[in-house]
Amino acid sequence: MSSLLLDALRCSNLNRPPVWLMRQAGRYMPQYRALREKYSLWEMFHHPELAAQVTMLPITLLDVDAAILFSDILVIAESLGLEIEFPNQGGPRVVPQITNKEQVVHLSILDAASKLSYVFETIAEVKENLSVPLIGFCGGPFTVATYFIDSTSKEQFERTKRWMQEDPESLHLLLDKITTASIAYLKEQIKTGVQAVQVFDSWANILSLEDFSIWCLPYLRQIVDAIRDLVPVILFCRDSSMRYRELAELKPTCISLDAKRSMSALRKAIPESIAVQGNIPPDLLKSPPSEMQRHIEELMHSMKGQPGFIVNLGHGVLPDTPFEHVKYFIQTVKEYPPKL
Ligand code: 1CP
Repeated sequence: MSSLLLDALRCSNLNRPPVWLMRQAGRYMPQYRALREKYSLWEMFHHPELAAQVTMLPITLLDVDAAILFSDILVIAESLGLEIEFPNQGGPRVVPQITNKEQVVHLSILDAASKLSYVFETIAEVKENLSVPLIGFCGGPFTVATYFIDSTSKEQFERTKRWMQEDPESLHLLLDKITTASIAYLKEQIKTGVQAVQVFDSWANILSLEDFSIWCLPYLRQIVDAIRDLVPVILFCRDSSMRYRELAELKPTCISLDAKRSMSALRKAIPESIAVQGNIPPDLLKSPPSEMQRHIEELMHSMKGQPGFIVNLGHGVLPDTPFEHVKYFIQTVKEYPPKL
């Protein structure tokens, strides 16, 4: 299958850069909000026909160049025999919370992917109607572990940090198990039809560079090594524009960059064989169209002729972004250079 996204991931795109958005199906969309009034998040993730419908919303309404599976990084908890809750207030919760070595030892990773059949049914359903590539995903093992351990007190990550100090061995065992389950899960997503995957290690930025290399990189490396020859692998973490050197050493297909440094400078610093994705500040989509246009033109001009460039945000679309602005953003990127 030839497509702008897959070509850009192979660093061989001679046409305009593809564009899609992290969290492209979400609360900023009136159609999404209407569904959320009828169904809980849990229901939306677990019912393939609903999840497939939400996955398709940005394709029909925005005409983006890729779809991303509507699911969550925490469904992996179910493959390890845990439950997930999405309370109306606060972030998602894993039940029971993981607090000790005993619990880690008892987490079963046998046949992990079979418990997530509803995700694979969603993928199969989406693929029937899709003319652009479908991106699958999982969380970075460290990020997933913070939700298992810290749950609602997550802002401070107190329990995770204490566990690192007090019993590093059993925390590594937890990360190993999450990694094994994630690889099985991604392989099954690929078997059912996803054409690229993104790994979201969103909370990697709470660690010092030294701790990042102990608690994140070895597990990301295992995932990249297991998947890279099957489909392209995109790596994302908060502050990726500060940690691109370490991420590049893992030789992923692509690095998704946040907005803290200029994309053209990052492009020069990252090996040419690795594609780059990003890095519009999510806030920009709340500003007036003229401001968006100026920023888009600057970015597109600075990246002109780059065969391995994908336009995206530095992080997900903010829930209070006006839908019309998102539409304008996508259209302006696709129509660059503007006609006089
Ligand atoms: O209606 C709502 O409240 C929706 C909120 C929501 C959505 C849209 C949650 C709860 N999950 C999702 C879907 C989701 N999650 C996708 C779908 C595909 C897309 O359109 O992009 C993806 C890729 C994720 C991944 C995810 N979930 C991440 C990594 C990406 C990131 O933004 O850093 C994280 C950290 C989560 C956990 C999570 N799930 C939901 C929320 C509100 C959160 C974050 C909570 C927190 O800040 O800790």
